[in-house]
Amino acid sequence: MSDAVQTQSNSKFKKRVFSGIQPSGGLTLGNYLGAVKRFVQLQNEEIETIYCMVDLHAITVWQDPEQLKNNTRQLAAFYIASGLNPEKSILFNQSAVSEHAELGWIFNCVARMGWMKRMTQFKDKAGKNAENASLGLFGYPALMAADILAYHATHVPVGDDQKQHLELTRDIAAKFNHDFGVDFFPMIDPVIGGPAARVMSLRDGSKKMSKSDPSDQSRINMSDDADSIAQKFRKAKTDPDALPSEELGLENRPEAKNLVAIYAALGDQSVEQVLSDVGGKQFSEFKPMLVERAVETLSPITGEMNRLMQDVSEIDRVLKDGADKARAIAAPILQRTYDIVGLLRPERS
Ligand code: AQP
Repeated sequence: MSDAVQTQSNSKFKKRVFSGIQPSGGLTLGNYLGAVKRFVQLQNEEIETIYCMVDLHAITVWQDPEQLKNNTRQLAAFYIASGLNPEKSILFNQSAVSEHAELGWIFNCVARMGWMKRMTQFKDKAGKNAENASLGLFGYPALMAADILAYHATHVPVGDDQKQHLELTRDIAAKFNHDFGVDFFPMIDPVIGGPAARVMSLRDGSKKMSKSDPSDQSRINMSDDADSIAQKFRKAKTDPDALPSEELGLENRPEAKNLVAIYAALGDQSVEQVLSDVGGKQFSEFKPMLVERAVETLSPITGEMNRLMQDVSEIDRVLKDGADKARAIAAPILQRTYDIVGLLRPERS
């Protein structure tokens, strides 16, 4: 088991991993390296792993209904094609397990307005139009806390951009435990790190690679074919210098740092290992190496996703099975939460 998943703070809680991705379309290399690749590693460490398609989060901004259904299945296909095994990990969509929304409401009543107002992702996503943003977008982090804590999960693998939301999850758990005088919800441990905790835009090394960037050239999509991947990396912004042989040499070179980090993460290497091999090379030599490694990793995943999408009834079966397993864990936790809060709720059969 890796050091990243050792915890002292939650000795009374069983180790359990939870994470999710929004089925809002346009999966990127950032989602793969920052999230799903870690999901697979944790699954293969024989820890209990629960991975969700967070469709209730997706509708905090407008989604076309038919497209949303398709994106949810596509995300399930991405999970499976990337190496998540429905026999080992619980895979399901959030709306199929109503405990998420129910616990989310309770956490809306625990979280404070002031905490939510500090969330930078809301500010980024709502932009200048905050008055027009949905209430759901503002309350997003309370639902995210419910996603995690409905399973008493202890470890949450995410990209670096989710750090603030995970801190808020800890605050919500601590306030709940304190207000009701219980030790009921665990203090989660974020699992963030590695060279690809924050994959940056190919056009601007100071911006996160994101599906909502207006420029398609800024990102590698999981649906891109080998030619598009090659073309995007060839055109990726760089600087005129050769690659350094040590990490320190990447300071103040955000684009170079990003490409080296992507190369390292794709090959399960550290940045240091990569630089000891490629230090001194020009980008004209390094970029083709990067393309080769990216195509070698991503093409089989894209091919498998396409194959899985040929049989949506099988994907729906996996999701239903996953939802049944997820509910079996979340229902007793929610029942106990209602009891702690003082809500009368007959036990469900
Ligand atoms: N660029 C990234 N680098 C590392 N990790 C990333 N993640 C997303 N982009 C990067 C991680 O993927 C998981 C799913 O995130 P999400 O469903 O919340 O999607 P997102 O973060 O909203 O994805 P985008 O592309 O950034 O969407 P927009 O453009 O709508 O903001 C998380 O673990 C996230 O950290």
